[in-house]
Amino acid sequence: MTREILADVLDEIALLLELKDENSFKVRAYRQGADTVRGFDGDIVQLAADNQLTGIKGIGEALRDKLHILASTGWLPFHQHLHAEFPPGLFDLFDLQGLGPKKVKALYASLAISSIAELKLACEAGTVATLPGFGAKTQTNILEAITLREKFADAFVLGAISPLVDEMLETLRLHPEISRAAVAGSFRRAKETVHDLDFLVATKSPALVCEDFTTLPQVASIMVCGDTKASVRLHNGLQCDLRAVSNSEFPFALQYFTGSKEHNIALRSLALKRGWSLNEYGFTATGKHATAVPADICEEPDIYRALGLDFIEPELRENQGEIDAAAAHCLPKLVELSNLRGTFHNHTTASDGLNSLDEMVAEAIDMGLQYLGIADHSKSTFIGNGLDETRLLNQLAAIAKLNAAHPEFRVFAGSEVDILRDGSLDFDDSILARLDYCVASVHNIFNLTEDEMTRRICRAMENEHVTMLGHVTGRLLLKREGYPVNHVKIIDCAAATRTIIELNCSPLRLDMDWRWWKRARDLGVLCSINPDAHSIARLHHIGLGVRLARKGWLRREDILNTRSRAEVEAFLHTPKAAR
Ligand code: DGT
Ligand code: CA
Ligand code: CA
Ligand code: ZN
Repeated sequence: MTREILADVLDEIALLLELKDENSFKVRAYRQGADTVRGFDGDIVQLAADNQLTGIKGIGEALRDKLHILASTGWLPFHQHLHAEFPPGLFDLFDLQGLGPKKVKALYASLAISSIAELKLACEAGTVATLPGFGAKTQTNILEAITLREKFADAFVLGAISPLVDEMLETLRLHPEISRAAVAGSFRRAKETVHDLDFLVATKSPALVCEDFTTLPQVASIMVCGDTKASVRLHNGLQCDLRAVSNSEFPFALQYFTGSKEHNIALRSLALKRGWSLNEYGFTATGKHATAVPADICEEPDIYRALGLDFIEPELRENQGEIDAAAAHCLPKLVELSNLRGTFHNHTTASDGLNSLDEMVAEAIDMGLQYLGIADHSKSTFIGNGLDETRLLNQLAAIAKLNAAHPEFRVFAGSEVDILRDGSLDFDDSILARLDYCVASVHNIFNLTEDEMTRRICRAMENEHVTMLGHVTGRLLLKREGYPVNHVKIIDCAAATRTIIELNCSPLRLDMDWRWWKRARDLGVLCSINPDAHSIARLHHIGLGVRLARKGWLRREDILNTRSRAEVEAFLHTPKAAR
């Protein structure tokens, strides 16, 4: 049982009640309960299991009892019964971007639509557009969302499956017959989305281990269970392959199944030049120029060394120049999580965050950070409860007070200021000048051309007070394509105006995309690894951000928030042009 599961169940109950037309007060109570659980400062799972959730704002008696049942037994009959009242396919509709409970309910009640397939047919027939509150535009949007979902039907976002992978690896490592366990494939390379997981174990009893793998609690169904490999599908739909190899094969299998395929092909041709063939089991002498194969390969780096290469970190293995760099001994020393000293772009309850300023700061201190940048929404983002000038200045005062009381930690006062349609900003320069820093982001009017959008963003970066650019494309992985932008021009403009580009490490964003960072770095553009955290739990996404920064070839010196508090203070005091 985890905090996320508790919160998700409450959110789902709210949805179900909404579908049933229950009164909105009740619906809101569950939704607020979910937020409270997510933002709670303490071990909410344990407290719920012990039935100790009394006197917590946002959790009334009814919710308290339900959370207790859920946390102590692992399931909640009330929720199960509600769920059983609707066809299961109906819940898939909520995955479509732009479809909320009201629309789903209308589709179900008026057109008896209870699956994505039925919805698609109805859209194609034009009936959805005729429903009150829908129209042709909504119908087109729904069809687009369905197409996107079909395209990504078997993909998962990296950040969402990481906890699951850790759990499974931990269990495998406890197995008495397993000496080494790892996860390879796109997950190990930190691809932003993955199709399946590739587990690898070293063992003397492969058949037994394969069988035990299929009985892990996360497994929903078994696809293959052989003597050396198994494939299963997990409850969340993710496919997992397991390969069981001997201890001496392990480094070769790990290298091979980490990929990428393109990286492996390039590596194999390097081996062939030396007269060796390389596959998932080892080196073998081959061809008429065959020479003795390298002995004593115990770990993955030994394979690279045998080929005259420095070790290539998994994140770099995309055949994007890493092999040449390894041969020339000029691979970058990649940033590590322990290098981070603080982090920017975080929200509080002042806008749409779930935790107060004090709670966010306490968590950052707990994480061992030296500073935290707050950047709540500005007034134009009204759905995000954006701050107007007065509320922003009040927050500024609160932060100043906090800083005075805690000299050992520094809160940087900022704003995530909206970039308006024409590239001007949601606050006047006179207001922005009073902040420590400012993140400028696009949050609306996505339907501009690439040229217009690029000019809009570049104009914002030209502002002296814009410290960094937020989520460059606004994409939501597997849900929404980003708005069109010209990355080359934006990176050039960032370099010219000394504007930082953020690596937004919210799991659905990971924006700017890793494919652009090396270019930005080479032009001297600084990166800031920003969690865009809307709760204390989400501050921890900086770990995910570091993995994507590594994938983009970034080093410690390329990232603002690896700098000490004093260095950052000096940096922010320096006029932008001189940074
Ligand atoms: P995905 O699609 O997210 O699962 O991506 P990967 O990279 O995990 O791909 P997957 O699971 O099909 O295969 C895992 C690795 O195995 C892949 O990265 C490289 C290696 N591999 C698979 N097929 C081939 C192949 O035909 N040739 C070579 N050289 N390597 C392969
Ligand atoms: Ca895979
Ligand atoms: Ca696979
Ligand atoms: Zn934003």
